[in-house]
Amino acid sequence: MAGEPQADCLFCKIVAGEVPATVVRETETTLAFRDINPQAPTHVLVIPKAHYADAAALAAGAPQLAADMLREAGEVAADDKTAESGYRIVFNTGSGAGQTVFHAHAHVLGGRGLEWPPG
Ligand code: DGP
Repeated sequence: MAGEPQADCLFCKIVAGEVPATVVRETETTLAFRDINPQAPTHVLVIPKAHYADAAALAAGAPQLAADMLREAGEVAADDKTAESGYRIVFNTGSGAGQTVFHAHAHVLGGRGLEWPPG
């Protein structure tokens, strides 16, 4: 069922505390933790605690939760002092776009120059 924890989901396991992560922010509905393979000085993943496979499923099923994630992404950037220099929020959606973990997550990237278009 949409939103329910999935036994085989890595990020559900991080939410449950079964897999360790460097958590930087937590709310009732969201968790933010540092990416295990950082691509920038700031590289934090913001996830909903509830399980949705990707950003589109999240936006369709729980739009307020999607809004909570975006607010938290901005707070992460402010905490890491990247808000003034600029940062990027990325939702890889689908394996063709590089999504490897099918629990919705926003990458917050900052602390270095970011090229456009992305690769
Ligand atoms: P994506 O490719 O958009 O699905 O991003 C998944 C990200 O998750 C990727 O940047 C690496 C990160 N990641 C994978 N496994 C772990 C883990 O066990 N812990 C943490 N903190 N990040 C992980």
